Amino acid sequence: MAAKSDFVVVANRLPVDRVRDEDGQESWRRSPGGLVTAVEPLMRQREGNGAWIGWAGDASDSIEENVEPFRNDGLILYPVPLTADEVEKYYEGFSNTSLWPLYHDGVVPAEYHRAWWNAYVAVNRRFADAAAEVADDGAFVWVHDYQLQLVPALLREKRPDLRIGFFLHIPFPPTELFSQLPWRRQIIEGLLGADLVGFQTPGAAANFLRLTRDRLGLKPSGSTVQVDGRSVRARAFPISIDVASFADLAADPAVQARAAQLRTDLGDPATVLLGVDRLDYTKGIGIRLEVFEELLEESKVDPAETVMVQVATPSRERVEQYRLLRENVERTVGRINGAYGAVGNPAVTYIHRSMPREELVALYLAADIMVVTPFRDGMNLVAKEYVACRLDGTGALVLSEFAGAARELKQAYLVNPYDIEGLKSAYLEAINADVGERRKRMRAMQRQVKGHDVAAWAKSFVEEIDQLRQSSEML
Ligand code: GDG
Repeated sequence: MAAKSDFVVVANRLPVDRVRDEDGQESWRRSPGGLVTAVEPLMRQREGNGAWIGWAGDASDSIEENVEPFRNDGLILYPVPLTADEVEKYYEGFSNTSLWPLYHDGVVPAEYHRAWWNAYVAVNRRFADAAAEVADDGAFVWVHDYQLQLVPALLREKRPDLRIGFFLHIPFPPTELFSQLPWRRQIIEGLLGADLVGFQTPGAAANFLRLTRDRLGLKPSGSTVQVDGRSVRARAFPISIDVASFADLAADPAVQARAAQLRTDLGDPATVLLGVDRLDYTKGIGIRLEVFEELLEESKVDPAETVMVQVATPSRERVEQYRLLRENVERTVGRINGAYGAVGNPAVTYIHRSMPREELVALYLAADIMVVTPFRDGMNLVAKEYVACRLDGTGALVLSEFAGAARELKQAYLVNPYDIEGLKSAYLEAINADVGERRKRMRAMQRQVKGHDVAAWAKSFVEEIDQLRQSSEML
């Protein structure tokens, strides 16, 4: 498949999973994510070939064991192979044990190892080589997230003709914290290979621009910085969700019936609290449960009337900190249920499995209060999904100030997840609010989410890069 593409997405993961049936036959199954839904229509509009470069999620014995590019639903997919050693050092190591905690305010201590860094460089080079190979003359290449921060510069070196965009899905830390990183300079230089660097919040973009001054002696002005005679722009593009597809599911009678059934199964309580997260230490799952436990202890809520459901999707299970987190969360759930649950009616229903999207939406519909309490989060799509699903305007959202989403969902019950008393008050305020108050807040949040869906997000990023190109051609 030699066709070149004029729109190339480069992300750690392909939007498909390799599945093996009973006869050992391999095939690919779409893993529906917001990103692919947002980007696909744009790729189609361009009438060129849209390509996606990413890892298929399994380790190869050697990187020579190359899977050929293939077509899937109108996209050309280019699998990038990773060896088991690279998965350990580049993915679990540098990406998820160095960068992830560092970029989330050091919620757990970040670890740095030179061997991990070397693997990160090697894998970033492999992704950049693949993009250089696939991209047509003057194509647009959109690189995603913290695993691939060196790709923009590596790619520009090989292909100066390309327009390169980069979007960081997670926070970008304050400069003092970022400066811990032994390879801080290389990361900033890597990102500066792009024409446009997108962040979730203006604060993150400001942190990055300040670092270009402090660490590289550049002179950022407004949202742009000149480097090697080029302009690089850095600004916020807050990501969103496919609002219509969530609203459609929420309007589906089968999903609504399932929501009613879930409430019956929970024992028809007056109030259902819900948390939905990847099981990650940034998400504040433990604190959220402990706050519920204290409210039960102090008899501020009655376990016969108020229950909690926590969905914690398995994530990064080979990383030590994630194993410890799982133990802690499961111990807390057990303790709460031991003290306050009744036969057939636990105080906390805990689900450590991934579920179909229909079931997730049914849970959103069944929940009176959605509790989203990360210590730090780039955006948090769950908060937006809950809002998009509450078609009748009921329900309340308790939301951490430290999620990017708090900048847009200002009518949520905003909380500091480090402040236990503040959390308790917010839970109670949300639980006890009258219907009119909740509806007013929910309607305001719905207007915000409907007006800014993920298609608009992708479009604004791509249009901005088009404009940057036009203005530089006019110079
Ligand atoms: C990163 C950033 C940023 C969860 N469990 C199930 C399930 N999910 C879906 C949710 C939601 C997504 O996973 C999680 O997205 P979040 O935004 O909440 O969090 P991260 O995974 O940490 O995402 C984050 C995001 O990138 C986008 O830029 O917002 O800040 O950390 O869509 O619905 N989906 C299904 N079953 C589950 O069990 N089907």
